Order: sequence, then C-alpha cells, then structure tokens
Amino acid sequence: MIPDIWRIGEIAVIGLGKSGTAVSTLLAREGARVYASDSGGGSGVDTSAAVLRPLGVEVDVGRHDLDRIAKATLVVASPGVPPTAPPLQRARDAGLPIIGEIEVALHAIPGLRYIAITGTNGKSTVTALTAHLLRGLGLDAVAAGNIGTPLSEIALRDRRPDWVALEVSSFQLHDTPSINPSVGVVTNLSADHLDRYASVDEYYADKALLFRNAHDRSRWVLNGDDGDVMRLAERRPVTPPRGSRRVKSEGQDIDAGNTGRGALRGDTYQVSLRRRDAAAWFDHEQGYLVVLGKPVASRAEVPLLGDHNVANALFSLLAVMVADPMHETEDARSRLAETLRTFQGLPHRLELAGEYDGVRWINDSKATNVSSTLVALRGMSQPTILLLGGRHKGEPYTRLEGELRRTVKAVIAYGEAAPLIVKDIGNVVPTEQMGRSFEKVMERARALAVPGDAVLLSPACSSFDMFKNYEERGTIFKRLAAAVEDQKS
Ligand code: UMA
Ligand code: ADP
Repeated sequence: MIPDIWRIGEIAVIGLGKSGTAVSTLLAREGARVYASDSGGGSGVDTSAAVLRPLGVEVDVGRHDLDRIAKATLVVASPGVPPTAPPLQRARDAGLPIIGEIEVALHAIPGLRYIAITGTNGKSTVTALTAHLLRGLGLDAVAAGNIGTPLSEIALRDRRPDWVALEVSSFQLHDTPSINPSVGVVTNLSADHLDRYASVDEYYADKALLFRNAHDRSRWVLNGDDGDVMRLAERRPVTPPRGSRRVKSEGQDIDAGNTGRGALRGDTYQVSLRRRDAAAWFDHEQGYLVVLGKPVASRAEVPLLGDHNVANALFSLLAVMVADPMHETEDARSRLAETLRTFQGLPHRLELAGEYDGVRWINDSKATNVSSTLVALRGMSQPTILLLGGRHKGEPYTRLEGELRRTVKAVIAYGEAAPLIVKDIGNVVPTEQMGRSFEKVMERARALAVPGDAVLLSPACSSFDMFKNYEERGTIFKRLAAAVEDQKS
C-alpha cells in the first residue's frame, strides 16, 4: 500500500524508460494521479505512452512541463536522469520530495524479503547468481533492480515472490530512503560515474546509503579484501536532506556530514579470496570455496572465468546462507553446490563470442569502467588486441598500464574517448586511434589478429556515444565477429 498522502495531488514521474514506465503503472494501479514526462522521444517512449494513457496517466513525450512538475506533491525520478536536469532542478527549487522507483515499489510490497546488492563491479553477476541459488533451494526468487527488471514490475505481479535479489546502483540508493534489506552485499568499490559525481567520495557516500536503516537484525556481506568497502561500513550514513539530489557543484555541501564513524548495526560477514578467518573464503591450496566454516563447492563447480567470479560466488553463497537458518543446513549446502554448477553466467561479461581462424573473440561489453577492464585483462593469458573506448567516464586509463604491458599487443582506441586513451596509454603499448565506426574498428582488429590471439572488447567506457546501451554494443560485436566466418563460407 502506498501512503495515503501520495493519493492527494499529482505525482510527477520523470523519464519514461523501464523504471518510469513501471512505476507509473504501479502508481496508477494504486490509485494515484500521475503525470509522466520524458524529454526524449522514439519508439520506446511512444510505446510507454500508449501503455500508460489508457491507465489514466497523463503523458508528455519530448518535453517536461516544468510548471506542472513544480506543483506536484511528489517527484519520482528515473535513475538515469541527472540531478542537473531541469525538471529535477525545478522540483528541488520548489522543495518537493524526490524519490526513486524502488522506494515506491517497497511501499507497494511491504514486508518484502530481499537481498540488496551493490558495489562498483560484480553487482549483476552476484544478483543473478543469488536469485539462481535461492531458486535452487525451491524458493520463488527473482532478480530485480538495476539488473534490468524494475522492482515496480515485481510489485505489479499477482504473486509476491519469496525472495528478491535486488541490484541497487548508487543512483538508486540515493533516492530510496526506505531501503532495509534482510541482507546487504557490497562487492567492491572503485572510481566510477565521475561524469555524474563531483568526486569519488561523493559516489561512495551514495553507496553508504545502503546502511542508512541498519538495525540489530540486519546482516551485511562485505568484501573483506577491499579496504574501501570496509571503511564504507564504518561510515555513519547521513540521510540526504529531504528532496535533495546531488548536483555536481553543490555535492560537497550536501553530504558534508556523511563522514562520521560508528559501528554498523547488525551482523557483518566478510568475503575474502585469501583470508581463512573470513566467513566465506577461497582455499586456493585445496581448491574449495569455504563458507561458514565448511567447504561448499570446489573451484571446478564455479562455471565462470576468473578469480573475481570466485569472489562473486562467495558473495552469493554467503548472502543466501545467512539470509535464513534453513539455508545453512547440510541439505541446503548440497543443493547450493548443485545449483552453482548450473549457473550460466550473464552475457556481455567475459563471454566467448566465438573462435574463428584460431582467434578468440571475447565480449566484455559490460566493462564500462576502468576497474572492470583491469579485471578482464588479469584473466587474459593470450596475446590480446584490446578494443577500448566509447564515452569517457572521467577515470584515467593509466591504471591499466601494468596489465597492458603483460598481455596486450595492441589497443584500438575508438569513440569519443579515443584521444584521451591515446594520451594516457599511447606510450605503453601500440595504440591506434580510430573514429566512431565500429565496423572499421572490427576490421582493423581482424587485420591485426593472428592465430593464438584474442580480441577483447572491454571498453572501460559507456557505450552511449555510439550505441543505445552496452547490450547493443556487445550484440553488434558478436555479430561482426561471426560475420568474418560467414563471409568465408
Ligand atoms: N530523460 C528525461 N529527462 C532527462 C533525462 C532523461 O526524460 O532530463 C529520459 C530519457 O529520455 C529516457 C529515460 O529518461 O527515456 C531514461 O531513464 P533511465 O536512464 O533511468 O532508464 P531506465 O530504462 O529507467 O533504466 C534504469 C537504469 N538506468 C540507469 O541507471 C542509467 C537501468 O540500469 C536499470 O536496469 C533500470 O532502470 C531498471 O532498474 C542500467 C544502467 O546503466 C543498466 N545502470 C547504471 C550502471 O549499471 O552503471 C547505474
Ligand atoms: P556490475 O553489474 O556491477 O556492472 P557485472 O556482474 O555486470 O557487474 O560485471 C561487469 C564487469 O565487472 C565484469 O565483466 C568484470 O570485468 C567485472 N567484475 C565482475 N565481478 C567483479 C568483482 N567481484 N570484482 C571486480 N570486478 C568484477
């Protein structure tokens, strides 16, 4: 049930992507009056408008009526709408509360049991695996949130699931004052989204909001190998002022108080790839994943490449096991091991697109920041041609230097970020600057590759300068890689 006050006056929903569409539908079903608007256009927004209008939602496509928004009782912002966007500036000026889609959904499904997963990298993998493991225990579990299915869509279903594995981005955490998971997971932290945040600290401050409602029965699964994650848990999150949204130029002021320290309420469990005193750790010598004192599965049972995925498996196993004492019995442990083996991994994450003429084409399009490209390079054992580029997100590429020297024979820098990439790493490995034609990038990669090489798309940038999203970028990479083979036959 949504609060009665939300049924008085009008709610302004900003953005008609997945979140805006789902939350408008949910609010309309709950009896609220909704004005939804999107500054853009295109078939996706038109389809949303066509779905929402018959539900009584008033829709504007291609514009935001700022005066109307200023008169709303509540504003629901899509996570991708930056705080500097005119409708949000206007809402702030009018002193309106601004919340996100997940906040609305949490009100609509009170008492929902969910495991919330955040961090800079590994969120989607851990979210999908967590839901998969819960299903392996015979529970009705779904993955939702930043992974792609808005929580409002789950709230619209007739049947409430037993559990939700909820991926939450920093943008979503900022606008979800009621977040209160049964278990909260933080995979790791490093610089990201610096196109939106004024500083790394400001980005971390939003991540710390995962803990804002911590209480004695909360359970936290944290990366014990990551100092920034452990420090984050010691921070005392300060609720951002009502209706606030960080604006780059104002950011420092808004969260100036968010640096206090204090013990995190609830039980904390650590994951480590090396420390045997952690609640879940990887015993390299024996090749076992050990959780809560006993081996659960062997490394061979984790069907994913790279040590980072061993850590991801440990996060999921531990989160599921501490979520309920019934998930920790001997029977549950053997079911979890069995279920782990059948996890397929997600597309666009170190996904083998194909092997053609002795060259392996690897699609890691989801690597949209420097840390994830670094992780991908660590997993490479062949001479690699690296496709790096897209829309720059503010981080220097110099951090890649060591791994570039170890495994990369050439970099093809493309898209908007190409000149910056060449400036940062052009003297480390041979780096060619190309433009915005992805076909030409792929042709060049094909010309440079010899049998035994790998061509790795791990761009460290967002895709928005050339593609709709990272999925489209990865799908086109796979198609063009396979096209080489087709042309020959
Ligand atoms: N828009 C306006 N006015 C503006 C600016 C944008 O109307 O001033 C409109 C755009 O025209 C567009 C809509 O807002 O139609 C887009 O909103 P959105 O970007 O929030 O898109 P959604 O489809 O609602 O997707 C969001 C998340 N997107 C972002 O956070 C950028 C999706 O995460 C998430 O899967 C989905 O909600 C469901 O929860 C994507 C993402 O890139 C995968 N996340 C970032 C990441 O993982 O790094 C955080
Ligand atoms: P997210 O949803 O946080 O973006 P994903 O699970 O989609 O994370 O993985 C994206 C990329 O991040 C992967 O391709 C990989 O390069 C990197 N990655 C995944 N898990 C981890 C981890 N535990 N630690 C560091 N990097 C990781």
